[in-house]
Order: sequence, then structure tokens, then C-alpha cells
Amino acid sequence: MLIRVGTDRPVASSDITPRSLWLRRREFLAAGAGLGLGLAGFGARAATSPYSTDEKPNSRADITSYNNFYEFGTDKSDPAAKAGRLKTKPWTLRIDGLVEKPADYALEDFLKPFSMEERIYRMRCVEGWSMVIPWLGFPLAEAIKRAQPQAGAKYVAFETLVRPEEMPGQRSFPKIIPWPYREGLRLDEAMHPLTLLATGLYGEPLPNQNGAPLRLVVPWKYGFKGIKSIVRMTLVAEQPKTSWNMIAPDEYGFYANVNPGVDHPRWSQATERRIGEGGLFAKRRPTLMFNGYESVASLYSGMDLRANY
Ligand SMILES: Nc1nc2c(c(=O)[nH]1)N[C@H]1C(S)=C(S)[C@@H](COP(=O)(O)O)O[C@H]1N2
Ligand SMILES: [Mo]
Repeated sequence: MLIRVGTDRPVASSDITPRSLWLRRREFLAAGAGLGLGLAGFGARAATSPYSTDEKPNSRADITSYNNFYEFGTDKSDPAAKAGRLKTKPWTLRIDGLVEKPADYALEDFLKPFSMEERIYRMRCVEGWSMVIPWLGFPLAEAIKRAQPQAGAKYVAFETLVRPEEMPGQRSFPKIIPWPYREGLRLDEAMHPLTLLATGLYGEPLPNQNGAPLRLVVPWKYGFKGIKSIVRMTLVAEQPKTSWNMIAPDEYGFYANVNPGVDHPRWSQATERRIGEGGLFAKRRPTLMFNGYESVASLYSGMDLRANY
């Protein structure tokens, strides 16, 4: 078990409690691992991964109060205010399409074979802001392997829950998005070890506004690829339709790789504002190619990333 304890990160006295608790629990877990203790409970088995950044995570307050989740409204504050009513238990996940083992899983059964690990990832929204989020999850690749893709499977299509009774954004008219929210990955992107299915953050189950009970995290792509509250994953032969690409194809592509050299038609993508680095004079940070996850470059060798934005 590989655990890196965040002792390099000073805990400010102004820091809110959940984050300090999380840091202390990590030290405790590291000690427990050294003694070979098996610790029970949510997140207790989570090891920190070498894929994690050592940048300082955003506060839990930032991560859970500044959200995009249009099923609950278009303001950043809407998901935190309105997602509490979403019922995430029971939850059924369908895996179908070009697989040997299609199934409707109760979420607990789906998750049973996988062990959760912590992944501290940068997240860059296409709107020009970013955060650092300590996810709990496991590689999507493991779930795909279990489903046994057929030779013809080239992409994975994802869908979010449709439940207007609990999702006020799905009741608004005219529709902002043709529900369900849809996303997709090429199969090799889906199988990349950085690509995560997340069930938690800061060592606890995902808050509803962050996409409970199960969401996708693809850290080298713009945040909108990280579809929340997933109910279906379908292996398909052709590139699937994806929500933002359907709404504004000139502005949001299928690939959506973070790329400081390819601007959005209405704004530059060269820099970003890190949430939490407040103040009128906070300097914008330079945006990094593939959001700094350069190991993915080989997935796109020979591709024109300006044409395939
Ligand atoms: N179902 C669904 N998933 C979604 C969205 C959404 O509106 N609906 N917004 C996306 C966008 S634009 C971003 S930036 C991230 C935000 O994730 P966070 O709120 O957990 O930071 O979720 C993505 N996943
Ligand atoms: Mo976003």
C-alpha cells in the first residue's frame, strides 16, 4: 500500500475542519498501514496514488459549493442548494452494448470487487477556472474489463439519471440540455489508468452536488467530460453523442482535452483562475497542456488537436 501523507501541506488555523480531519486521518492511516492494520469504514482502505498531484487541495467548502450540475440549475450555487433531495439509494447502474457481460447492477454489487484509492487531481473547467480535488475512486478500466468488451467496441457512452421530480433543472422550460446529460470517451481514453470512477471525495461519500453516487473523472479533459450521477455505460462502435457538443458543436468538441493553445471561440484558454485564490488581484495561472497530465499525449499522436477540440 502506497501512502503519501500530506505533511508538506501546512494546515492554516483558518482551514475548515473537514480538511484538517482528512489530513489527520491520512496520518493515522499511514501509521495503521505500517503496522499492517486492516481498517474498516468508508475510505479507510484508500491509498494515495502516485498519480496524485501534491498541489494543495481546495477546501471541502469550495469543492462542494461551487459546482456545475445543470440538472439542479445553472448557477454555481444551485447544486449545493438543491441536490439534497436527490435519492441515491437504491441506485442501479446498467452496463450494456458491445460487451459479453451486460448487466443491471445494484450499485453496491457493482462496486464490491473494486478497492477505492485516493486520487488528488486538478480539475479544469472549460469556463476558465480550476480546482484541486481529492477524489476516492477506482480506474474505470477495471469496470470495463469486467464487462468484457467485444472486438467491435470502440467508445464508451455514459448517461446521467433523469428524474425531474428530484432534479429541478430537468423541469425548466425551454430545456437547457436534451436530458439525459450524455458523455463519452474513446475506449483507449476510458482504459487509461488516470480515468476514474469516483464514489467519494475528502475520504467520504460524494456529496450529491458532486455527482453522487458515481461520477466520471478524466483529469486531462475539461470538466464537462466528468459526467455525474451515472446510471448507464454503453460500449459502442461509433463516437457517441455528448451533451455540450450537441448544444454548441462549434464551442465544445468530443475530445475536450485541456489545451492552452486552442481557445474557446468566446474566450482564451491560456490561463485559469484557481478557485480559492480569491481577491481581485489574484493572478491567473497558466493552463497546462492536457492539464499537466502529459502521459496521455501518446493517445493523440498524429491527431490534429485543433481540429479535434
Ligand atoms: N450530469 C452532469 N454532469 C456534469 C455536469 C452537469 O451539468 N450535469 N457539469 C459538468 C461540468 S461543466 C463540470 S466543470 C463538472 C463539475 O464538477 P464538480 O461540481 O464536482 O466540481 O461536472 C461536469 N459533469
Ligand atoms: Mo465545466
